[in-house]
Amino acid sequence: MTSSGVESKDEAPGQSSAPVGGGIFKRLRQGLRKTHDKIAGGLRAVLSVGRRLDEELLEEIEEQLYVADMGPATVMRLCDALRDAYRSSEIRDAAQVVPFLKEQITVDLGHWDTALHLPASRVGVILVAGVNGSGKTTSIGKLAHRFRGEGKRVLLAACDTFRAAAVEQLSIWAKWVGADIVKSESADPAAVAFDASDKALAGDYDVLIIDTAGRLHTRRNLMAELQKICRVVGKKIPGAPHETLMVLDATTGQNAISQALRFNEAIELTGIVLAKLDGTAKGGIVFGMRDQIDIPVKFVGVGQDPEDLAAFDADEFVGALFE
Ligand SMILES: Nc1nc2c(ncn2[C@@H]2O[C@H](COP(=O)(O)OP(=O)(O)O)[C@@H](O)[C@H]2O)c(=O)[nH]1
Ligand SMILES: [Mg+2]
Repeated sequence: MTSSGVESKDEAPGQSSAPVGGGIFKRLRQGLRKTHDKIAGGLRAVLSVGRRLDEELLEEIEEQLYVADMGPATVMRLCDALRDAYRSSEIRDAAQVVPFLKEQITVDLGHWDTALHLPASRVGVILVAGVNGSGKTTSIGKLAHRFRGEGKRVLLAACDTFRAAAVEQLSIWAKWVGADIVKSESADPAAVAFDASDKALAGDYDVLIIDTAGRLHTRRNLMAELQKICRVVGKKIPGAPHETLMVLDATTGQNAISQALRFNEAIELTGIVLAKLDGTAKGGIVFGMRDQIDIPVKFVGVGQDPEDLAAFDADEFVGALFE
């Protein structure tokens, strides 16, 4: 993006005290440090140099994987594969275990289609949903920043009209990253989505990102509202929303997975943004997601600055966790 789109850092919504330079891979590694220490550190503790692989060690490895938030199905599958490899003498000593696990996990996650599928010729619409406080507005700001960096024109729709502060927060992000915003006093989210679709088409925007509420009076109301927003934008823009991303707070661990299942029943999710990975050692839930919901994680959030969003890449992610 052009530096002219960036507001003074003092007014920025992100408040990270220790900015991390050096590109997204470094940020990713830094953000995943807690999870890395738990998974790689735990394994290192049992895989001491020269130790032979035997049933006893296999059990210790299994225990380490269980505490890494991967979910029981993933752990079982990994350990079965490890046991088979041990019994067929494919691997013999402790030093081969981590490379073996890395390979298994990378292949597994590599099946995900993590690309954003937006139409090339007209405005691409991304609906962003998730429970309150999961990181929706922040992730939208970072996504907008990313698109701006690709030279795209970005419009944001402030459809979380349930909380006044939410509209203000999105406005600050819009200003910060150089995006435009549609907001309204009318307090009807679908009406805001309608206006935003009009403006996106008339104003020749490349991407429209829709922020939504995470909590209403009831969950039913919330789901009905999200469905209405989808219908409204779909009538204006063919195929919209083209991406329906759910933002999950990684610090909530397995709970995030049940949230995704509930949202997916109401609005078909095309991808997940796993936010706040930097604040948790529970990053292992990515592996559980592959087994339990199998909706691709498309982005991970590793901080509160515009740059702190990494496109999910299985090799990079697994590399950052195990190296
Ligand atoms: N450390 C960290 N904080 C985050 C991340 N994403 C969001 N947050 C913080 O989480 C809080 C809630 O985020 P917000 O975007 O307002 O959530 P929303 O209610 O879903 O829109 C804010 O204080 C954000 O700065 C992240 O990737 N890392
Ligand atoms: Mg919000």
